This record gives sequence, structure tokens and C-alpha cells, in this order.
Amino acid sequence: MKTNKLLIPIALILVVAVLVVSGCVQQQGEANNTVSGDISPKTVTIKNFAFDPAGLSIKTGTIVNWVNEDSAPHTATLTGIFDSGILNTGQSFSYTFNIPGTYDYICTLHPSMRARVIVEPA
Ligand SMILES: [Cu+2]
Repeated sequence: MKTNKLLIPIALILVVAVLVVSGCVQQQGEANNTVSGDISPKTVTIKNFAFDPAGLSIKTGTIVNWVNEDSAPHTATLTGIFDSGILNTGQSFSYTFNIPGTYDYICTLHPSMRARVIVEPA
């Protein structure tokens, strides 16, 4: 029967097509991992007596750079973890987050200034 002879090549084509499609899906997954693994430095601006952004999610190993663009002095402080000391206008401070967790920090000069960095596993 000619019909049965045709079935094998058709089945092979289908198998190859499935392999090609799954290969593409895998490549997309790798691309997404690259994006989610972004550890490029992040900036928190201090302005109008506030940290901006007040909530920042980053990957382990990311450097965060605080820049005081306010007219008043400020700090970025989490006691025992990091402390910028007093940052006058135009001054900045960097800290590298190497341990996953939630970091709630303040300005010691104005304790109502609060913000958070969430560090996710790399
Ligand atoms: Cu302050």
C-alpha cells in the first residue's frame, strides 16, 4: 500500500519539526535568563527628602549607587550593613549587595526617609 510508505517520511518530518520548535523555545529561555541576571549598576537618587526609587529589586552582586541631588545633606544607612556617612549635594556612595535579602534603610539625618532594596539570588 502506497499510503503506508508515505506515513514514515511524514512522521519523520513531524519529529524534525518538533525538535526545531523546541530548540527555538530553549533559545528564548536562555535569552530571558540573560535579562533576569542583569547586574548592571543601579542608581538611587536622593531628592526632595526622598529616595528614588524607594523600592528597588536587584540581583545578587549588583552595585547600587546613591547620588544626593538634594540641597540638603542626607545619608543612606542600614546600621551594621552599610553607611554612606553624610552626603552633601552632588556626593555619592556605592555599595555592592552580595547577600540575598530585604534591606530596609534610612537617612540618619531624617529618619522618616525610608527605602528598600530587595536582593534576589543571582
Ligand atoms: Cu536625609
